[in-house]
Amino acid sequence: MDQQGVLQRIRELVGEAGLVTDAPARQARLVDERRLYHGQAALIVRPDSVDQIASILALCNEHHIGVVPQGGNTGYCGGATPFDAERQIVVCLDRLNRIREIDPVAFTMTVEAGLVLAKAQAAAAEHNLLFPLSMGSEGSCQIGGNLSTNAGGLAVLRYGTARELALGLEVVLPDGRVLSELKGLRKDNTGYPLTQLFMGAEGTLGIITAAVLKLFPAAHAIETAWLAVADIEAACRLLGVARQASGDALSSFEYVSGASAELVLDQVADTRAPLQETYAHYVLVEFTSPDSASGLRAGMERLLEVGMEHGWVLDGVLAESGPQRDALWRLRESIPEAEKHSGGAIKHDVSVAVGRIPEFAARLAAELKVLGDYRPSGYGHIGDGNLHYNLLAPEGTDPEAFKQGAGRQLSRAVHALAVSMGGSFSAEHGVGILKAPDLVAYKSPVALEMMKTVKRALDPHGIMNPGKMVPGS
Ligand code: FAD
Ligand code: 2HG
Ligand code: ZN
Repeated sequence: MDQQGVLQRIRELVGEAGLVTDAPARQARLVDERRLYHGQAALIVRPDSVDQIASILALCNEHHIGVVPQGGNTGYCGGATPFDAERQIVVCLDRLNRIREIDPVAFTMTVEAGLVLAKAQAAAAEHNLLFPLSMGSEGSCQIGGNLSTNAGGLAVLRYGTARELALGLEVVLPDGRVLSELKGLRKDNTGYPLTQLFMGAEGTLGIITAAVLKLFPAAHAIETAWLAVADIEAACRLLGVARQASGDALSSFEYVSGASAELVLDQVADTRAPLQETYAHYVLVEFTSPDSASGLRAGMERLLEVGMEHGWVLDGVLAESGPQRDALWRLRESIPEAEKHSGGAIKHDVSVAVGRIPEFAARLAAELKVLGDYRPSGYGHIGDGNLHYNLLAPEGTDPEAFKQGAGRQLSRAVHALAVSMGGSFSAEHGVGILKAPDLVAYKSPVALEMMKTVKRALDPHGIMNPGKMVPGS
């Protein structure tokens, strides 16, 4: 069969309903969320069963056609964008979106990879259960994309990253075989933890089609505070106190710089400052518990008291209702949108040990000042040691020119400093195509060689997401 024959065979497999042909729909899938990449593909398909995906991969493997898996296309590193109009196809997962089972005894749910994250959360909530993965893109991103990027988000501190929330996977391998590990066992020591390989693999080893996810009791007590803190050091000191004062019920501890808060208030409708004064540093703290009489309010008040005594907390407000809580979260979650409205940013998702965050922030500001001009938007999951120190074009300058030019040098310095301090150049958003050069620069030769060995073993023809993450793929 020639290449046109293979493509025709794939069209027949998925049928009319499984083809994306109209120009706007194709465009939406060929351009990434940040509009950094404008891709091309021979075909974009939306299969609706594991069997269809298995047949597509078997055909592509035999005829060496590249396959780019795509979930909600909200990824930040161009991982879901195809780059070959003749030899790559996009496989969208959105039609594999069923909830196969919710087991309230085992506290698990088995879902297909194309299920949108917010729908997974809502389905759990209907059973008085919680699926705790949460992030600003939850209305669009999919479980398969979350697992493939090992997404983090707003409650990692308490519940871990996506990988820690999966008990099993179903994966179509590049040759079309299906690895089915959906028993949902919490204990199973029978050999290599194979499914772990696919979480964080960004579609380079196979297509995740389903997962067993961990659930938790739904939260019936929630205390949320927006606190102005003296500096980043004060924020870090407060973190330890928050964990103790909450009785280890701390689920989020997010840092927001004054600059990022201002950007949201300027750029995003229906947002307002929670405090009368403006400050240079804030934290959003949340305690949650399934027990409505768990005394979280007293814990939050203790946190404030201790924080104020030490001069770490300068001011603050506690949410008194659901809408007030939502308004505080909106300030934090709208920062990416505000950056977008301001022309976009050079984004970073670096991590260092939590205790070294103040040193990292101070050294970074000093280094970047010498290298060039920019507007900072610093925020992030400080409780996980993960900062988004994003850089916007200086006021009155062209954002595109900044992102293509001067900003890049600054970005290299951000990654280099994080790595030199024992941290990571990518704690959350992954590698994709954007950070593939960083992987080569910073991963040890042994780790790189092992990655290539795994890739060769599972995907000898290199059909899965070519050019992404793994060097030389
Ligand atoms: P896509 O973008 O479609 O794909 C991402 C990668 O996974 C690609 O390499 C793709 O090939 C691969 N892939 C997708 N589905 C599959 C599958 N079924 N099998 C195999 N490979 C697959 N990320 C965070 O970690 N934390 C955050 O807090 C966060 N907040 C965000 C807020 C906003 C406003 C936005 C726009 C993005 C945010 N992100 C965040 C980034 C992004 O939403 C996550 O990386 C998310 O997990 C991507 O899911 P997706 O379904 O959109 O995947
Ligand atoms: C967040 O924490 C996301 O809000 C997005 O990871 C970060 O847009 C960003 O830089
Ligand atoms: Zn983040």
